[in-house]
Amino acid sequence: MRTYGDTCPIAAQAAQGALSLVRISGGGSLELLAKVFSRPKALLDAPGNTIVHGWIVDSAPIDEVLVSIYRAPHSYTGEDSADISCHGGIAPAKTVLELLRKAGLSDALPGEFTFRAFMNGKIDLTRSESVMELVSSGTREGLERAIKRLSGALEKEILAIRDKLLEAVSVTELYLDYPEDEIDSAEEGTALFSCRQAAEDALQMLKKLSASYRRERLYQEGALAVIAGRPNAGKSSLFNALLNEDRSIVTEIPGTTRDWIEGSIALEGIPLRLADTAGLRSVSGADEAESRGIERSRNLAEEADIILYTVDGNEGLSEEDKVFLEKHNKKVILLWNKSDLKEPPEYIRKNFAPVNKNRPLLVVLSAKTGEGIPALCASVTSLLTVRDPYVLESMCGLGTQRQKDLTEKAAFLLEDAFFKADNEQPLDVTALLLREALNTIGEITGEVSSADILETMFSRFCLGK
Ligand SMILES: Nc1nc2c(ncn2[C@@H]2O[C@H](COP(=O)(O)OP(=O)(O)OP(=O)(O)O)[C@@H](O)[C@H]2O)c(=O)[nH]1
Ligand SMILES: [Mg+2]
Repeated sequence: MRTYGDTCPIAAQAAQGALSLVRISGGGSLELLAKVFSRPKALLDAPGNTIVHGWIVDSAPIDEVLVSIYRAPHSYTGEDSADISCHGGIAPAKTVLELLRKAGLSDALPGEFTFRAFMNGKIDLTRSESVMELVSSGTREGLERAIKRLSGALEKEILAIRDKLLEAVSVTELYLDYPEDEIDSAEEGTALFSCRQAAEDALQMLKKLSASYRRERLYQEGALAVIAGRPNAGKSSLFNALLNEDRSIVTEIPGTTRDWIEGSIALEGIPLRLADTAGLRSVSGADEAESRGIERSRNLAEEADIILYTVDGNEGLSEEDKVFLEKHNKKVILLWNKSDLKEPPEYIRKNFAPVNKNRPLLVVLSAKTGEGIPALCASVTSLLTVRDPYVLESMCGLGTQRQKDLTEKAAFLLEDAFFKADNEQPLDVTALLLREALNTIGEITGEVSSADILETMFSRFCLGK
């Protein structure tokens, strides 16, 4: 069975639409392609970064194609490779692939092209991972953040941390190697002080990076916003207004929505899953279907990243509302709906004024007229992207859980090293921890890596990437 790390010529379909793309790579791959190409000499003589027109041929012509030629090392994988643009649909690419297989090319494994790019030093692991992030980005902001990582911004930040740690490791290891009687203790003190400084800097940088992950995930994966509130508050009307379509049934009868409905929107680049739920009221007044719906609403509110708690302005705030708000406080925005009928009284505005940091934000709106909806959108984004003092806007954040786990592991090792140093443990104990932290940082970019970790990582990629 083939594994990652083989260098044989490979092929895979990389795209399908009006045109299909079949990608090949590896030493000898162009020669194998030439065997099934109508103009083998033109193909083999073509310099890198040129396009050759011709036909894929078997006993009869199979498809008219354009072949983009790349010559090692100036290609995505760093090997000789080509992209074959075939006609779209299923049959052309499938038949071309079958012929290439017959000619001697092997089927590529998922992510194998990117794996080869990594192995050939074209990109580090953070950039490889960003390739998959790009593919799954749902909004332009998500895409731009992944592109930043693809262009190497995260790699640069990790390398800056590595350099700081390298400085610390080299000093500690130097003193470990020195015969004790040759050490000038004043000099050693100064050197170890600057080593500590460098390692402290590295720790601060690691903490900032680790804190950045939440925000980056938000733009990639989005958040769940649940619209909750008592029956008839106008939840479904708001859901429809935010989605800009007539999705959820609206009537004047309380208890209209039974099961929850989900829709997707994007708010300032954050993908948002929006859920309309059954109105919350004491289960004794509800039939079986409604009470099950109410239970689901409560469960969904627990899961939510943010709750848009809707109140019928005509009715005002009830005891039930107050209990709910108290319970979910931190992730709630209080929506005073039907403002076209009744504005909130002064005491409500005062109680929920933005200065009351431990109270939910108040937004006054009318799902009917649309007034206040832009303010709601702004409040949702500001609650979701609440500023973390550690995260700098200019920073390129972490893109994957793997990167986050390693960043936290390295930070933990450094903190442990400082603790041991402060508690008079010998230098060799601290040095070992610093070295381990350095290796952990190396794992983020792939400078330090093991075959099984790489295989697990790249096997999650799609075919042809
Ligand atoms: N005047 C006015 N009426 C509204 C507004 N929002 C909703 N309504 C009306 O209030 C009633 C209830 O609206 P829904 O959107 O069905 O309320 P709901 O919270 O989904 O109700 P349940 O599904 O029963 O829990 C309907 O008659 C709506 O037309 C608003 O902003 N202004
Ligand atoms: Mg409803």
